[in-house]
This record gives sequence, structure tokens and C-alpha cells, in this order.
Amino acid sequence: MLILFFLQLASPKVSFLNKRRMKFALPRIQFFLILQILSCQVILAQNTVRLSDFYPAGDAIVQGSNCFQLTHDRQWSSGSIWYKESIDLSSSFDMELELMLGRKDRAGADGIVFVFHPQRIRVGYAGEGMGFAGLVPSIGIEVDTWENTHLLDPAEDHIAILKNGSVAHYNNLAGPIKIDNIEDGRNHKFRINWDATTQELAIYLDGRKKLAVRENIVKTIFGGQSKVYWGITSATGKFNNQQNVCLKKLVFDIKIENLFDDPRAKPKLLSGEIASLKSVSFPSGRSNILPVSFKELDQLVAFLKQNPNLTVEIAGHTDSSGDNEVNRKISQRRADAVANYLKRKGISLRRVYTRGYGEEFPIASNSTESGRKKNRRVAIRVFKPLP
Ligand SMILES: [Ca+2]
Ligand SMILES: [Ca+2]
Repeated sequence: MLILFFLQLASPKVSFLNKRRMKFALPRIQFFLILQILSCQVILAQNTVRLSDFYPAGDAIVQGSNCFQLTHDRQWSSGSIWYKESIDLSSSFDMELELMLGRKDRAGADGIVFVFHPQRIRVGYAGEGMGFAGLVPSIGIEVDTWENTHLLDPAEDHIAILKNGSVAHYNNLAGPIKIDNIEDGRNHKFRINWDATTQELAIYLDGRKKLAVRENIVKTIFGGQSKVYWGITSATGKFNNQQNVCLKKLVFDIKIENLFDDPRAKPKLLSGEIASLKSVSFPSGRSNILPVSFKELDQLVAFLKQNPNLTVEIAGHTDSSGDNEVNRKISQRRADAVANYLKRKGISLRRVYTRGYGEEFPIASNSTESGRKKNRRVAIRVFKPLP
């Protein structure tokens, strides 16, 4: 591979950045039809949730392979578990749990609440508060098994979406929805889905959608702070039940906003792989670097400074819209703009090669807008010296 790289370096097609390229004629109208915006890449990650990913608090104890007992079957027990890492509500996620609310129907209480809160390992009031009451700001998804009439609880077991540590239904976001008696000693599937695009928070019980709310909760509840912790709280009061939670699945989107946010980036680059700069975008027909690209380019500068023996090829690509030759020229100008940025940050242009490939090497279909967007890119590849 190393030899191949050097053969390419020696090829006359590859040239040093030079001033001639900066003297292109004024962009033709086709330039303005070429929109080169690279959006953040979103990948779907599935986490295998493990008990060790949680902090247990209060009476919570490990029970079985993937389960916690949250409360004992006794009066005034309260327990919670909190996921150690924050999650970002600007991304979507999907969680599947199993809840066991105990065996006592008439004398059983009080319920379990799934909570979003800016701090972790916090537990609110026990009894009717279910470990959620008093946590502000917050979102709580409750499965309530005890009727507290002053809170406007239905007589039946019920589900509601609560906010800001209030368990009263005159103040909640959605519900209460009555459900069949859930204190039957069995595990019940409980799913929470957050769609960051539509901003819908949906709750499923035993495979059926029970409740949903559309709300910009990052803005209206958390004051613009999208990173929050999540936990599951539970409590008993004068009446009681053993209450458990089992963790099944956690799926969430991770936004990779630039190449160097991915821990695999540097090993890939060092092995000679071509990688796209994810944040490098240009206004239509232009080749000036936008501020949104600075962070990633500065990380590239740091990478090149840490590896002073490497040289780098900057490759510009376009989609197939417009004239082939125009596309080649604009891709060259954009690659040169990236090289000039590196130069301003102290990287010698003797280490930087630029090349405009135009529409020659698509990585996605040019027949769809999402494919064309992927094709409009700037990629880099580093070359190692021969040993
Ligand atoms: Ca019940
Ligand atoms: Ca209640």
C-alpha cells in the first residue's frame, strides 16, 4: 500500500498547490446550481445495557442477570437506578424495559417513574411521589398503581407523562391513561421512544402505544440544555409492593459532527484510508471555508503536527449536476481552500497536495438528493514515507 501511495504521488496528475488554480475565470452560472453542503453524519448505535452502566441508589439492588429490584415489599421503601452517561435529547433514542409492579393489587403501591433530569443519582419524595416528586426540571413517565385523589389519580392503574417533579395530573404533559391491573407479578414490556425530528415522546406498554406528547422538551423543560441523565425511580408508602425493572434495549443516534470525533479516524488515516471531512461545506458556487468547518480542520492541523512525517492529499468532489469540467474546477478550488487553511495554521504546503476530481468518483447515487449530498465532499488521505 505504501508503494502504491508513492506511485500516485509521482503521477503527473497529482500536483502541488499553486497559484495558477486561484486564477480561474469567474464561476459560470452552473456553479451556482451546485450546492455543496455536507451535513452531520448520523449513525445508529445500539448499546447493550449492562447493570454496571447504572448507579443504584436507595433500596435498589441487583436482581438477576439484567434486572434491579427498586423497592422492597414494605412500607416507605424507595430506590432508583441512574444511567451513568448523559444522553443528548437532540438525538433520537429508543429504550425497552420490563417493569414488574408487584403482586398486590388492592393493597399495592405506589409505582415506577422513568425520569429525565439534569443530575443523576437524585431521588425525589417517596410514597405518592414515587421517587420523582420534587426533581426539577424533569420529565417523568409514570406507571402509577395507587389512587391519590388529591392528585386527580384515576382509581385504576394508569400511565402519564409528568413534568418538573409534579405527580399531579392537573399539571402533566399527557394522560393519565387507565391501564389494566398491572400488579399481577409479571414482567410487562415498557418502551420509550423519543423522535428528535418530530419531537414526539411515545410510550408503549406490552407492545401497544399508550400515550404520546409532542413537545420541544429541550426548550420548554430543560432551558435549552439537551444533555440530560435518565433514571428509573420507584417508591412505596403506607401500602407497598416489590417493584423491579429489567433492562432490555437501548438504541440511540450518535451525531458524528466531524471526522476526528470518531475514535477510529486516526488509525484509519494512518493506514492510508480515504476519509471525508464531515463538516467541510461551501455555499453554492463558492470556495471559502465556513466557520462550521474550523473545529474539524484544526483537528486535522493538530493531527498533522503530531505526525510531522506525513503528507496529505486533499481531494475535492462534486455531484454530477452541471458541467463535468466546471465541476472539476470547482472541486479543485475547494480542495485548494482547505490547503490554504492548513497553511495559515502552520502546515507547510510541501506536505499538502490538492486535487479536484469533479464528479468522477461518486460514493452514492446521483439520482437522489441524499446521494448527491454525500457526493459533494472533501476527502483526505495521508501518505507515509517509505521505510
Ligand atoms: Ca392495580
Ligand atoms: Ca398515585
